[in-house]
Amino acid sequence: MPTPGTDQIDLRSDTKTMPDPEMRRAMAEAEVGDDVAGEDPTVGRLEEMSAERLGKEAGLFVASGTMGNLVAIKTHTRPGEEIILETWAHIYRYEASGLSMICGLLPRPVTGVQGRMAPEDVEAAISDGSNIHRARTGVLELENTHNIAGGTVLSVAQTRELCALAHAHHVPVHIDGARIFNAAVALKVDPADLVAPADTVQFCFSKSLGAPVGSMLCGTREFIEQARRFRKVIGGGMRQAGVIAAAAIVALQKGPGRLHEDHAHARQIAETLAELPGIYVDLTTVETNIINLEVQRDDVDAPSLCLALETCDILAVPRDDRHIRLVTHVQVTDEDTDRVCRALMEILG
Ligand code: TLP
Repeated sequence: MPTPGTDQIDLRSDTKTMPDPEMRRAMAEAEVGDDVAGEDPTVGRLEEMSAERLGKEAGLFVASGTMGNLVAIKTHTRPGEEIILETWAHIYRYEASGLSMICGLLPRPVTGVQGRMAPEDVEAAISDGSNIHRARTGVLELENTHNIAGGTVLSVAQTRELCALAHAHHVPVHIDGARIFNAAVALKVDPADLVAPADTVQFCFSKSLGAPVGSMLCGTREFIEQARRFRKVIGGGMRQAGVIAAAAIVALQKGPGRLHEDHAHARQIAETLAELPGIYVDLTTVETNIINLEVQRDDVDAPSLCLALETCDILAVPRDDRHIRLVTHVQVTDEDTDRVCRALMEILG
């Protein structure tokens, strides 16, 4: 389904999708109540469905991925502790410093390869607080898929290994699984197996699953009850939120089953790009719906390439002068993908 009413193809992000008619209908007909008092049946249903899907005891519906991560990290830690995360983790780079401003944490970044931290580097970063000069590690955060690395996935085995070593040091693990269903589809595994080793996971309805709003935090029942209190503190207690949860239910039911299409589209675009002169794409990172490309030419840079694409009704944003991220999603069809490839060949060939 193209962006309604236009021929525009929006590759800026999978957050740009519009609710489809089924979502809008579900929203209009949703049974609602006051969710702060636990009285919204649609939110309750979404939380139960999500927890079951991810093999966790309970779920907490939150406004955004940022809120899900923040509530999780705040619940896991105490001010003055450290959080171990990958150098390019979304929570570290793009969540407006909530970690420090609100949780009072010291980030301890570990540089990964394609977004994957080596277990020995994570272990070396863990501090039990016995050294008076060092803060104690409060939580280990993993991101799957890793956005900035290009949608790369962390396998079940890699997740298990990192979680096992964190747990051996009594450190809990939170997964920023904004696109966890993409990871599960790419790896052909059950998402529950992918997150089983971790204590908590946050995933987004409003990215590749195609809903307009919302994310879910899943964990033990006890953890979720504590997180619910903190969600209230930061103003995340929503009232008749069933109106948005209804669209998320449709997204959870229909979204995961079609993600392989987005991955195939991303692959097709990446392979086209890789053949073009002066364009670099590391095809080994194109595992899901994100393509990172580097412009290595004198006649064109990333901003001018985005402008040229815009004249073809294709939207993309430069990350800097040389790099562009392209993201495929439910509103990018087979025909759209062909059109993107043809436009790229015309502009750059
Ligand atoms: N990612 C967005 C924004 O950076 C603009 C995008 O377009 O990719 N974790 C990950 C891995 C994310 O990619 C994002 C958003 C978030 C968390 C935050 O989610 P929201 O935007 O719902 O707060």
